Amino acid sequence: MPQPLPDSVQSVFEEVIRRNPGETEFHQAVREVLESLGPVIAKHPQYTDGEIIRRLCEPERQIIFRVPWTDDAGRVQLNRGFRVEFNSALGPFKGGLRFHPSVYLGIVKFLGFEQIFKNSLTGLPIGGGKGGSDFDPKGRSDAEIMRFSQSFMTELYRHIGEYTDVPAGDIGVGTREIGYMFGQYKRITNRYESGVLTGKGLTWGGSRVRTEATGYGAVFFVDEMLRATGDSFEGKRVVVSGSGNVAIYAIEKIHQLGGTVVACSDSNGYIVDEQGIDLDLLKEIKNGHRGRVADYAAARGAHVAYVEGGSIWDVPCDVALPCATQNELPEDAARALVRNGCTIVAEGANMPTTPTAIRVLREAGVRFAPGKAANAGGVATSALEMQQNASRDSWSFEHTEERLQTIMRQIHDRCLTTADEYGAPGDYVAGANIAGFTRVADAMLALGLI
Ligand code: NDP
Ligand code: 2IT
Repeated sequence: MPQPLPDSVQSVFEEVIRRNPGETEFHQAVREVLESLGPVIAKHPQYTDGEIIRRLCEPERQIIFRVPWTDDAGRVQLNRGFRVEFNSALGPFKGGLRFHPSVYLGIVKFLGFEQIFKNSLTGLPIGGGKGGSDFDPKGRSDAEIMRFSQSFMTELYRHIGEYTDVPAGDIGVGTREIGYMFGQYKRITNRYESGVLTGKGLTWGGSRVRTEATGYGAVFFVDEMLRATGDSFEGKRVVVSGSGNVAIYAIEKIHQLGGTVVACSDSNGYIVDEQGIDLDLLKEIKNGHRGRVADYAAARGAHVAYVEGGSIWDVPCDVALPCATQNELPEDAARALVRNGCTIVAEGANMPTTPTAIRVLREAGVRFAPGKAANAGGVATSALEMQQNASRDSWSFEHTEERLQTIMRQIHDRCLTTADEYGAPGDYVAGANIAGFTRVADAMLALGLI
């Protein structure tokens, strides 16, 4: 049974379901925010007067387009492209592009909706948006990835711009794909407009630390949670799901801070390495030749277990970081984590924990950090990339990492202060939702009915 919604937003939620049929992930993301808003509306009735919440749930613009391309055998392939420009009250639409076969409008809208509040929480001038395609990059050659990315940008270019909408990466989109899309944008527009995309390579306008930022940021956030109770990562046993961009750099920072990551995964299975994940080997397998975690087990030797299928959350740990995809941590996984003594769950991925799983964790006293706070370091560093592009500057690794760490500390403190203020001490979900909401809602009120 889901938590009851405050009366004041019940009709908004019903309208979201009616107007967006079948988009279950979007419904889930909206509900999760609305559940937190009761105390805010009670205190500030102006948010209902302006229909701010209803307007927030309706994207400013939704773009759906055809993406034709030819594969290496010369056959015509067809995919669908999306960009949902959700809210630009605080700045240009900002958010990643996801290339994965599961992408449809409901996924893009859930991600775009989350992005509004996440970006607001960073305190930086960025609105919320998200995009992507149902294109499956797995097994595709470099030439196919390039042709697809170019065709995708051939339509997308007319909708984006450094002051309008600034996409970046997400699942299936990294520096390689951003490069092909940036190249095509540059060719079509005849502009070297660095600030139109983030996550670029370092020699063509990218920022140091952007690659590492989401994983590092999530770990900085957990570090703050630990510090808040006089604790640290030293000696902690950690499980990180996924083995992509976010997971790899989360593992790196945890090891730097004295924790040990004993398990990670991909969509086929998970590995357990009691000596701690050998990150050089994992990076070589994933980044070097886009391999699988099963290859890691084969390369590292008999002490590493590879479990095909199964749940990585069965592996006992002190801290769990879901860093793969939405709804990857369901109720039974939460129960297993509780049973095995886990004390902190922080979302590196977007909405990886199901609503019932969150309830199980909270009822058991597990401290839970939602993605819109814990994984905001990626988009925050994208905003720092935009800042460097605008000033034609390039900052050092140390300076940029320090900025990221400060931002994560501020987000952490903002969550706790806001939770206190609204009568939910220690509740990172309420704190993140309310702090994210009030900043964007105030800007919407100031900008009038648009
Ligand atoms: P990557 O494509 O680099 O890696 C994704 C990882 O998750 C892979 O290990 C992949 O395994 C696994 N995965 C993806 N889909 C599924 C699935 N359906 N079931 C099981 N495993 C799956 O993506 P990122 O690391 O960039 O993104 C991971 C998460 O973090 C996403 O939720 C994303 O939205 C979120 N995020 C990313 C940010 C960024 O800056 N990149 C910023 C903030 C959040 P496989 O290879 O088998 O598909
Ligand atoms: O979910 C996210 O915050 C991202 N994929 C990063 C977005 C960005 O614009 O850097």
